[in-house]
Amino acid sequence: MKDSKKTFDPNQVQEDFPILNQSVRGKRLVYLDSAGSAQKPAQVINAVSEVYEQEYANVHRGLHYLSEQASSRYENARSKVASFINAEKDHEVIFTKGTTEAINLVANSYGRDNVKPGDEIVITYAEHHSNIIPWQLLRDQVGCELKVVPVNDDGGITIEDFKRVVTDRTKIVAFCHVSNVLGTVLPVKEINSLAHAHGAITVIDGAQGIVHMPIDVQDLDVDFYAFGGHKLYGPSGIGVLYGKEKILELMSPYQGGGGMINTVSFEKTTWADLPDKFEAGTPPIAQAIGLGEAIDYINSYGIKVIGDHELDVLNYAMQKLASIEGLKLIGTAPGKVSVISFTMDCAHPHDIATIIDQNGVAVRAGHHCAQPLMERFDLPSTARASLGLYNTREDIDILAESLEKVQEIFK
Ligand code: C6P
Repeated sequence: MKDSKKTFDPNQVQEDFPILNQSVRGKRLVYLDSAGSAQKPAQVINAVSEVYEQEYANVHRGLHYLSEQASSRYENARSKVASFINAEKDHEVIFTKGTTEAINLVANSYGRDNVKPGDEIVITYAEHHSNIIPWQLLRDQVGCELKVVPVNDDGGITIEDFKRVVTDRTKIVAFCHVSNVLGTVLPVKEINSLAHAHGAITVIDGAQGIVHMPIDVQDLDVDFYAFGGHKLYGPSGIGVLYGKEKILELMSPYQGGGGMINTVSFEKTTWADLPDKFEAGTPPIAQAIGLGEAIDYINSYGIKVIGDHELDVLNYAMQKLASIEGLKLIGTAPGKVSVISFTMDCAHPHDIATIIDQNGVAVRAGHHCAQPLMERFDLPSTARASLGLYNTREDIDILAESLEKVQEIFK
């Protein structure tokens, strides 16, 4: 069969992203904050503006031409997402406004219906606040216990660590696929089997996982997988909750409003079928269509090809940064991907980020919405360089040169 994929050339790829073709502070922009939010290819930007210019109306509500067009493109985007993650059915894809809302949906709907006093919810030390706080809120509402799987010194979390914490009282095991601070990849399939063996369901925070590797929710057999559009080269304001049909069917709605009902009377309301039951109100229409376009863009190269390229740049970066005097890498577990957190003896992470910004290099500094993890490593914050498909070894050379300058300044 003829391979219809485009050849992946990272230098060429940069041309696809209009924002990267500019100077910042007189220097070539080196964008190393894709874990915060990725940049958008022209294909996505054009698709979104085309929606507003030619095909915009509310979805599923009007019988007129524009509403039909918008509805069909919105549902087409759902199909693209479903096939990207190999969901069995399109209606197992619920559009949300981001990863955060997707996790809150599960905690509020599945959690309130199924978790009782004395039950346990298991998370890990490596979670983003989005995968901590919804479970804390649930714990405080229902009176269950929140248990935390520890992180090893290299940032790794193994199945053995989960085995020590998950019990027959565990109802939900919620964990990140990839840590946004450490880059650690968690063994999703094994954790999922363990959870199921104990009668628990799994909620995977895939915000940082979906971006770097192929996801097959049927093969992984996960119950829920959450991610957002904006780290996946799509718009912000759109996210996805994948859920197994048989679980979603039994869940109560998360929010009430237009679009999620079958019939309404003051005495009793009945719910619409999936996915509408979980999409109350006017959804993020152009954003969903933009996400579909971002998936087309990724598919044009192939997520595996993109992931392999990022891994090459990551390994180069880990070596290069490790050789800088006084620089400490946080998160060195085997098999990690795409996120490089570090500290330097000579400077605070905020100073590092501010100084290298003068060289056109954009990194994030702070606690990365993972305060318990920072505490685990006894750090107030780190600097973090994170990779996207457009980053090259040359970007890493510029990062390293800029960090050497930080040293010179503070020495
Ligand atoms: N992390 C970062 O710089 P939202 O904000 O809903 O799109 O995504 C939240 C979220 C959830 N889980 C993980 C693992 C994440 O990394 C994020 C977002 C960004 O690391 C912004 S704080």
